[in-house]
Amino acid sequence: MTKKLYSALLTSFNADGSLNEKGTREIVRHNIDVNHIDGLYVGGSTGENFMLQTATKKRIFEIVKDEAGDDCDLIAQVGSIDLQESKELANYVVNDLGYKTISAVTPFYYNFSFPEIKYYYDEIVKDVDANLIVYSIPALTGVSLSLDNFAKLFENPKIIGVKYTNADFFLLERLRNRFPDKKILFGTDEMLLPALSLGVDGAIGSTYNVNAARAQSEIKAFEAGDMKKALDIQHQTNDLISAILNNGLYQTIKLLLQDMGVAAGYTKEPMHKPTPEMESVAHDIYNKYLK
Ligand code: NAY
Repeated sequence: MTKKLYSALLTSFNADGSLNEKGTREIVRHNIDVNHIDGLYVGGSTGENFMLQTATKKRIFEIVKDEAGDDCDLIAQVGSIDLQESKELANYVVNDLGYKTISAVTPFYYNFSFPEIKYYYDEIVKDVDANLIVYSIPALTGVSLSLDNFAKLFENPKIIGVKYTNADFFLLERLRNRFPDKKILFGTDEMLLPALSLGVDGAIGSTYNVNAARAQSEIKAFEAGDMKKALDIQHQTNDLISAILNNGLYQTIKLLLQDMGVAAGYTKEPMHKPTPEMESVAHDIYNKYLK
């Protein structure tokens, strides 16, 4: 497989919202030992990062590095609308923990101008010896970058690519065509196959925590030119993803991991705890698609 598959790492929380370190380590191990994942995206949306305090973010980066070591590639998402926090986290993960690649979500909420967004990225990488992958997720941030915006960001040689969590395939094709040497990691798991056909370098997603084997088979089929098989796998995958989305995305992935023996814990408030009904649906999903 030349294309890389990354899990967007979940964080295990205790019922009171505190970090469950043991459970978080178990999720890391499951991804390495069972999923044979190429890498982990740490501190992203799936990690519930934007609801966490700085100290908790740091502790997660620390225990993930400690648990994973060099067993897989690690990308630390350090972006925040507090630029000082982003810089502090970038400095911490690179200089104290030895992460080689960082990522940062586009700054959100205040409708920042493009020059402000560019300033944010240049500042985050300025003082650290690491490469950065832009995290573009317009559906959650409301921030859409144009092709020319990407061109300006990519002028900085430390900005090596984008985690593209977007369904705009025209823009994706234009990016691939214009920047053959930049890394494009696709972040919408239910549309992996069309993204592969447009030449992405790999994928990062939440559902790979439980469904990596199918995604790896799909990538292998695609690389072998067996489009029928790749599409069949995407159909099965999307039956699974639809069921997960209908039952509550992160809660259900955590319940599925629990069925696999991984202490994935709870989501963080104000995300609600799973109801008995959600638990029962998750067991059915596990038995139907993942056993
Ligand atoms: C991350 O954690 O930052 C991501 O990788 C984002 C990608 C995921 N998007 C969200 C909003 O969770 O994997 C996707 C997504 O969960 C999946 O495609 C199901 O819709």
